[in-house]
Amino acid sequence: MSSRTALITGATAGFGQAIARRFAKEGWKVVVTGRRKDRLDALVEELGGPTRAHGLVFDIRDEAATRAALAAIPAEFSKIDALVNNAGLALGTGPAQDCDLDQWKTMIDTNITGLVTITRLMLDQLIASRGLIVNLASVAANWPYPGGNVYGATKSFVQQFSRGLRSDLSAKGVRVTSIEPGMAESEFTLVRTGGDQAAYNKLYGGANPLQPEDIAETIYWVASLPAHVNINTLEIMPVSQSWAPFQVYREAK
Ligand code: NDP
Ligand code: 8X3
Repeated sequence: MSSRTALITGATAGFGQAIARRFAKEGWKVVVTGRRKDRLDALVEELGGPTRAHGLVFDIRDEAATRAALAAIPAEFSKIDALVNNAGLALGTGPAQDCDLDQWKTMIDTNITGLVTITRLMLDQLIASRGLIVNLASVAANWPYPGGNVYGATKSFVQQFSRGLRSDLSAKGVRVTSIEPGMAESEFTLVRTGGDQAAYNKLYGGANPLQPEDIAETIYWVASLPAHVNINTLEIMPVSQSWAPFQVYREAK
């Protein structure tokens, strides 16, 4: 059994919940975060109660709340060996010219500002533990698609920030990985579409998409490699998903 501890953001659903379960199964203690307290409480209970898991309820966009939550981590969870920056979201699927500016700002505040804030606040202790940082980027960091606009750009930031962290932290023994999944079935699509179950069914239907457990397995593998091995970037898709030709707009003759 491991005596290590992972802090996983966005563990009330999807990837984060599955990652917490996977690490806990191997004996890691977990600190799990999100805004939905009821879900965190249920997860803490499921994972063995307050000696094995600890929930932190805060909005990752709120620096003061993030600082206060981290400061309140009980001593027995306070040596963090792995930070999994998973909390994030997409909002909207329309073209840039139709998008809601507030939704763009929410994605930037969550996926970029929230992620860099918690990372910076935890860097000293991750250096002290010669720890691991896993950042959830996306295939959208690498491949633009119609309607991906700001979401994809936030994930390109996450990817490049991960590489920059690698450069700065390699002498400290801290590993940094950018995980870049393609289509994966989770509440992500309900959040993105404002709760459109038909859109969810259409996207995932018949596609045999990735499941949160596939991402959790991959991240656990990254974490369990020897300390001298760093996976820099890892792009993962379901077999059913691949590339399409460039779109070409042609003027009507
Ligand atoms: P889910 O919607 O299932 O889960 C998102 C998690 O992020 C929830 O736990 C949610 O918690 C948390 N979160 C969102 N906003 C905030 C906030 N302001 N403060 C605190 N926590 C927040 O999505 P996934 O599990 O699918 O996605 C996880 C990550 O993986 C995201 O970064 C996403 O961009 C990325 N990703 C997803 C893919 C997919 O196809 N599903 C593919 C590639 C990458 P709560 O609402 O309780 O606060
Ligand atoms: C989620 C995958 O293709 O919807 O990051 O952008 S995608």
